[in-house]
Amino acid sequence: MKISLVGLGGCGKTSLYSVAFAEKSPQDTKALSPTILYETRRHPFLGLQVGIFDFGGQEQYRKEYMEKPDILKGTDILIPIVDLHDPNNFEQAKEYFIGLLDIYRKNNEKPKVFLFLHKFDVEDYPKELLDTNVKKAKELFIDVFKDYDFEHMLTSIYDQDKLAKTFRDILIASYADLKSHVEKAEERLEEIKAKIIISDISGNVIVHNVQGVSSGLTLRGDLRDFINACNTVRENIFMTDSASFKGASDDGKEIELHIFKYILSVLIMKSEELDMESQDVLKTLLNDMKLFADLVISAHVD
Ligand SMILES: Nc1nc2c(ncn2[C@@H]2O[C@H](COP(=O)(O)OP(=O)(O)OP(=O)(O)O)[C@@H](O)[C@H]2O)c(=O)[nH]1
Ligand SMILES: [Mg+2]
Repeated sequence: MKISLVGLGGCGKTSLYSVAFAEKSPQDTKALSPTILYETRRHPFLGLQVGIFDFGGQEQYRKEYMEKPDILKGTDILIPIVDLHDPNNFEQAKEYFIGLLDIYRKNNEKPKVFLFLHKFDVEDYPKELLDTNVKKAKELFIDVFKDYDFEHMLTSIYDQDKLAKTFRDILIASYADLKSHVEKAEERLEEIKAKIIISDISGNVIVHNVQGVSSGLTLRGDLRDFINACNTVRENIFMTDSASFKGASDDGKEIELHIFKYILSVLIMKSEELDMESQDVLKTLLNDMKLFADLVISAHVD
């Protein structure tokens, strides 16, 4: 799957990538330099290799790849990014996007489009202007993509949890039915009195009910290592596609890990016995996640 991030210089493409996928903090992005031409990175998600193409937005680079647009080919998901702190360049951004759509049309391609109205925050920016800019941007940009499978969203690297969810939803949108499973899991997590993290085997957090366990999409390193180790045992020693693991401390803390179909993991942490109600919901959740993993696998086979 190929995702292309496009937008004028300084609109925040490399920052979005860094915060959502590469464990950078929002503050770290202040030191980023402009991207030269384009950069590509791979990111595994639910067993799929996702290629993220970050297209430099400075004029000289835009000119270069627009004249030789082969590198734009094969985009499944196009993410045009608008800098809400820079309304004087809205028109220019619009022209750039129209130019890109022209190229896709000529190549007979129709990527899904997710427009990011980005920097939706008041970090170094006055609140009063932000609201005006959002309104203006909506009027100007939404129309551009009307012939496409299109959604728009307000984004900011300073709201990391929301940003991670935005990318998660974009990534699972390519699988039929997964979204409803994720939504159901989100509801169930609220009813269970234990800490639960559902992630893929590479450590992309899909759903959780614990604060501070992820940076963007990425699960905390120590828990990622634990999942990795268990996954190795599953593969090399159990030689099955699913397995469960359990650990307990003297003072009654417990950790439980379920791996489904070598792709999905459910991590449960508790400090006391669960009440009956929570146990029931948990059982249903685990069944549903097993189904979720089956769906992912069968989508890959297709
Ligand atoms: N306030 C705010 N600033 C942001 C946000 N995202 C990025 N920035 C800042 O915007 C500046 C430019 O970010 P980059 O990610 O380098 O921009 P870019 O789109 O990659 O620019 P080029 O590589 O030149 O195309 C940095 O100082 C970031 O800290 C955001 O959501 N809110
Ligand atoms: Mg960049």
